[in-house]
Amino acid sequence: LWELMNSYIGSDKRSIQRSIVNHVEYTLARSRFSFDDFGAYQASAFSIRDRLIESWNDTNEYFTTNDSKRVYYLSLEFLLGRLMQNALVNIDVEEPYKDALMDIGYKLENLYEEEVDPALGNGGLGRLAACFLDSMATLEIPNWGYGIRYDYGIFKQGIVDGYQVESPDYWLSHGNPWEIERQDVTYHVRFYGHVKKYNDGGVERGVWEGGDVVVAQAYDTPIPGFNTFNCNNLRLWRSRPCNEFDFKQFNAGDYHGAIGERQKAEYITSVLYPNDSSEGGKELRLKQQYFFCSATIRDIIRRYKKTHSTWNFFHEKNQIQLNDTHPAIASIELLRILIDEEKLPWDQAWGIMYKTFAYTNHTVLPEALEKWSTKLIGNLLPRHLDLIYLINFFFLEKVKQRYPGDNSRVSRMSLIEEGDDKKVRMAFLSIVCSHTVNGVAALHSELLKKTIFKDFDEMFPGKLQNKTNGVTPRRWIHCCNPGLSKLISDTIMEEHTTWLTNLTSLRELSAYSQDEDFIKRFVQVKSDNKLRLQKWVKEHTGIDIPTNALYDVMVKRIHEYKRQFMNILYVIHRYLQIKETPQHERASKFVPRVVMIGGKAAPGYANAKAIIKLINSVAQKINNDRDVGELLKVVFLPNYCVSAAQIIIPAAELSQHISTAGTEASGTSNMKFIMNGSIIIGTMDGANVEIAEEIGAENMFIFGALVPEVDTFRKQLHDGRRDYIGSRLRKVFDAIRSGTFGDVSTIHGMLYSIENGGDYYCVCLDYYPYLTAQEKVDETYRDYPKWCKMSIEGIAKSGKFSSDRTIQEYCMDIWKVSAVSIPKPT
Ligand code: 26W
Repeated sequence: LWELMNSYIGSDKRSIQRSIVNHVEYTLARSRFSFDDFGAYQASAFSIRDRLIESWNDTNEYFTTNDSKRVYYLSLEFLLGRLMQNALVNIDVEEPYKDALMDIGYKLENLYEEEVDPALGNGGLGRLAACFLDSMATLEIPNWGYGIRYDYGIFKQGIVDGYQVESPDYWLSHGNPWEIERQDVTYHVRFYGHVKKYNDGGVERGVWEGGDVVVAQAYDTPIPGFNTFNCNNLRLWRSRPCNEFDFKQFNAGDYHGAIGERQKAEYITSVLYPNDSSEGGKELRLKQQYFFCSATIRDIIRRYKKTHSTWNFFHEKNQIQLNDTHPAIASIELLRILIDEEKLPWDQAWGIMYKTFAYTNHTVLPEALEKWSTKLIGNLLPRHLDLIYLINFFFLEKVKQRYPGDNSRVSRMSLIEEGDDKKVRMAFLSIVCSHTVNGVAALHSELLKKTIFKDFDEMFPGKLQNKTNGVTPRRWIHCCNPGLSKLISDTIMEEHTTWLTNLTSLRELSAYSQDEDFIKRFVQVKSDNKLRLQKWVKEHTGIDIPTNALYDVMVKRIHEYKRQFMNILYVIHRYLQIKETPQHERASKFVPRVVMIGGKAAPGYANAKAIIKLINSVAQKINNDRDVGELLKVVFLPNYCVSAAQIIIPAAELSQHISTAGTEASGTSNMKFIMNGSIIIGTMDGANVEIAEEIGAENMFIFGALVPEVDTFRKQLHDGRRDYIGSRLRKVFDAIRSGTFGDVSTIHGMLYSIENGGDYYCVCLDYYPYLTAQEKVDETYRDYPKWCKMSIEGIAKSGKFSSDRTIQEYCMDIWKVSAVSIPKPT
């Protein structure tokens, strides 16, 4: 690989240095004799990008000449995280760059820290998209990701007086050396206006005119695969004003008004919506969705037409995956273009669309299922609403045919929810317009079939599949935990280049789970990582935490269903218990712990924000209680993001994944924690179930109600059951209310509701089993060799959760696409 890279840009020290210094001088226009770390970062990034562009060009050219079948991954979110280390590792030049930079006075690790963390996503769904891009490039699948180039990523979270405060993340203020602006790739996108319909030999077609037109401009980010020359692409769209449509206003003499209108166009791709579980029905959000889908579909069609003169092979050459329903309008856009512009007969257009699209569902929570008011769609996208009604008509005819007389089924399955404000059910629309639908973990996919998509599973057996999520071990082991990566390579005597693409070979580590030398090194790696996190915590919160304590971590978006609330209730319980125990007995009763909780709350989600405040208030009290000392520390980790995760996860010894059974579709950080030797305390929810299957339930701390028990409890609540709060939990509630932790009145509403039949997420039901599981944690940690054995078994059997495995399954079962390896460069 190395030698061959030489035939591109040289990978010897001099070539690397020359390329960096050239960029300092000619790209940054700074003095080549003095530049700071940030300058060095920028210049190095440009120099790495040069390398990526070479293979990126070769890759795309090769795919085109070979007319390769392509996969397009459409997502409103790509949570890439920092790109520099990932790029260096994937193209196998991290060491040469380290040396070359060291030689001219720069530490590569310091330069990594100079990069902004591009955070164009909310959480799991966006990060999954990023892991998938890495795996598709690595597996040499011809793939492009498509999304939006937001000016503002997910907000930055600050903590003031214990409350979350949001500030804008204008991540582009120092430029973005990784992207390539495509002045030559633009499309017009229309909004509003009206439709003229006409009859074309029996086919009704439409002409959509008027309204506003904005320009979509492409920005490309190369996505290098690991240990391959293939380099894929992520194309993000930015909205710009459209020049041709200004004359009316100019003629009206309203110059400033015209400028104002133009600026509105840029607003479309301005900001990522920070909600990860409820949809506000905002017009701007629908604009974003249609804007990027329209540009994307046109781009795909243009590419197809370069090498094809008929539509016959479109679905055989193109597969489009919808990351949840957010890009669902793309299928209607394809249909519209085929019917209104390409003048295809309905059946042919429908067939092409149907065979091209597939849809992934990421949640069963009703409040997170998108529904768009027909008024809103009809106004913004009049022709699309026509087509949706038409699809619904044909579809319901089929339902009636299949289930004669079953009217309630027809209304249940309708793509339109009736009511004063009629709504399009985007999930149903996506099912009907796709050839395959999938859930993201076995339990989740089964629930889909039994609950929200039951009728559809009955009518289209086999259409609903499972594709259990995964994560890329390149970023989530090798980059974030170099110590562990080296230990693994040394132990199983394989280069990291081998096991990182064949993660099941980690099984060999099992043989060492009780090997003294191995454990010694393993413990060393963990404590180095804990030290790194200790420094991070000090720097970001000012809090001093000990390293000789159990590091207990829960990081994810703050949500009632994820139950950070239950975690902090237990912390309070533990605190009260310590206080009740005489000093001299404490050491033998309690294992010292640092409880760390981090995550962002959606800005409009009051209960989630109240939970953050409670955590901070509890932390404040406990950390300043000298009587408790280092036995218990509580930290709210501010501004949890991908780059923070890369520090936090490798340092964790215990991690919490404690959602109410049946609510977390999969979870993906659970997989990252396992790969990094943290033990899971968790419920039988999402992918935890499969993790238990793989690594053995005895290597986890599993507790809590199963899905049927949750259903029963909810029914009981509904029927008036109120006896579910035991004395120990009552004490915790009382402590909160009595002001032990200062003014936390924002949480009182939630407390009241939970006590009065509103415990929808079963905090009280699972609380005592959770206490028992926590006791088991302490007991096990005291037997440290046993603890290590459990965490090593976890790593050894985590291979299934590589996103390479996930992508292979998508390729075989959904996309029917295979690898295309570009020839070695000459
Ligand atoms: C419409 C607003 C909105 C935005 C995002 C609704 C819902 C979402 C996503 C479904 C939220 C999300 O990130 N879901 C997570 O997806 C992960 C990847 O599949 C799963 O591992 C998580 O369990 C799921 O919560």
